[in-house]
Amino acid sequence: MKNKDAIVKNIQDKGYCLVEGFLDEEELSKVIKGADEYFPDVDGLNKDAIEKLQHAVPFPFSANTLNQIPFDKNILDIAELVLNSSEIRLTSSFIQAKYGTRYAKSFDQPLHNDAWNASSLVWPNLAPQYQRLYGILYLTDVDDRSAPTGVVDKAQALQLPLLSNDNWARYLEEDYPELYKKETLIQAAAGDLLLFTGDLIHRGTAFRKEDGRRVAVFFNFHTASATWTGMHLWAGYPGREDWPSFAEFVESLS
Ligand SMILES: O=C(O)CCC(=O)C(=O)O
Repeated sequence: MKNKDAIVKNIQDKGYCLVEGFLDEEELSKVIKGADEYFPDVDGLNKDAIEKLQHAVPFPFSANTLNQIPFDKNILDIAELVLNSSEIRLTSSFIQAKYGTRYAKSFDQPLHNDAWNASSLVWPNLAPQYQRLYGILYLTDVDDRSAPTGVVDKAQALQLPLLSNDNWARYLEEDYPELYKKETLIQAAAGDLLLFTGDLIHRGTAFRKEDGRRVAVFFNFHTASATWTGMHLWAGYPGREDWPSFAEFVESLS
């Protein structure tokens, strides 16, 4: 594994780092065997069977090779350094798959940050101990047509507000065309690990090939001092249509 200090520096400078070869071939084959139980390869599956597999499966998993991933010593060391705390908590972890267009639809997300979306219902504090560290461990090869994660830079470096004018933490292509030109699609080999903080502008993209799948293990950490954020991924932004007066509610609290 690449030098941990270099990984931490990349995350601090750019908001993310791709750790190549995080799992070696032997580890990868054990982990993928565990993930296959939830998201099997397309061979022998029909469209209906794959449609039923669209939902993410939350931690804990049946195979301990999978459960072990977020507790990897190297990952925890990096989390301690990035979040500047030795009191690291696993917020959540899940496995998710995207399948070929022959079987299922997948979508391009808009570029967004997770400092709001997943991490906080109130204005996110970007001090290291209140950030979250996110990980996506790819278990299958990812090229530019098999749902690469798109990344740009930290919101501050791009001088972007964490909350856009319409109360969302997303940046639509029609409003921010230049941002999309700066996007890098992360092409990764099975076993590579993407680490990033909540202030990274990024997105999931669609699986554009007819066949195949992208399987990945997701996890994220917060610190014990971020008591309000524990054990939950918020499923939305202040601007969500079905939370019409939520922003007013938060503003009314002391
Ligand atoms: O699936 C990915 O590559 C990234 C997903 C993502 O950004 C999200 O769900 O917020």
